[in-house]
Amino acid sequence: FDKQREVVLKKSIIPISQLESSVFFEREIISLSQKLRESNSGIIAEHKRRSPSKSIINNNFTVEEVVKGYEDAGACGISVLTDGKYFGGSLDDLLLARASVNIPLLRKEFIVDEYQILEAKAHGADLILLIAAVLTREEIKSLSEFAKKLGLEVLLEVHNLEELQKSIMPSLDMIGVNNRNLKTFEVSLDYSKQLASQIPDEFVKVSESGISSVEAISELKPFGYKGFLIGENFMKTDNAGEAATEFIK
Ligand code: IGP
Repeated sequence: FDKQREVVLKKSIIPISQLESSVFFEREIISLSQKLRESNSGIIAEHKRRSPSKSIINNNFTVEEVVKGYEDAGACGISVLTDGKYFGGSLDDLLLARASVNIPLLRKEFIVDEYQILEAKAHGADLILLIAAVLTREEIKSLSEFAKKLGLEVLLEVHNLEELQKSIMPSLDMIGVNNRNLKTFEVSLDYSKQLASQIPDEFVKVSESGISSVEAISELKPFGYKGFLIGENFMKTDNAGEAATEFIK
């Protein structure tokens, strides 16, 4: 964690004052949690060029094409990977996405420092991801409270009961269960099914990763899931937006 933070701070070349003067600091955020509560489909579609488990997924499209396609398909929100090392993303991707669509944008990143949350806001994000596997309860608390102060929403990601129990606090909006084990890359929807009843009702429940069919969503809905985060299944096709449409009609 400390090492990760060092890397972040080394890369933090834009002064904080400059981040805070971004036009996006005045923009009113669009609430993903509200959209998910009101939606029947609940799709959060992800822009993802590559991943550690699959290497290249898709490099043939511009960010604009992909995110516009998702918006036209009726996605509730879009997740934009900004991690460069493992996922081939960047903050520029987030900025381009913000310039292209009017639905909630998640900055998908391994967040370990407040600086990254300022970056998220300055590049047009509406919400951030916090990953319980790499943060202590105190870190989750201070980072989520910082995000809320900036008006951003918070999606907290867990993979097991221990991570969930240590993380529950009022400064979170949505709790996502990652169906993929980040160490082994093994995927199973059972993680979402098993943890659902332990997530308190005030948080919007999101199921993340490895969702590749409409049937999978029908299976998850009875467990109370309102959001479904899908990347690879859309990005691996030759038209991500069209692939998303199949999940939304
Ligand atoms: C999307 P998939 O299997 O549909 O491409 O998964 C998303 O859940 C996944 O990219 C993800 C992720 C993360 C990536 C979930 N949690 C944390 C990076 C970091």
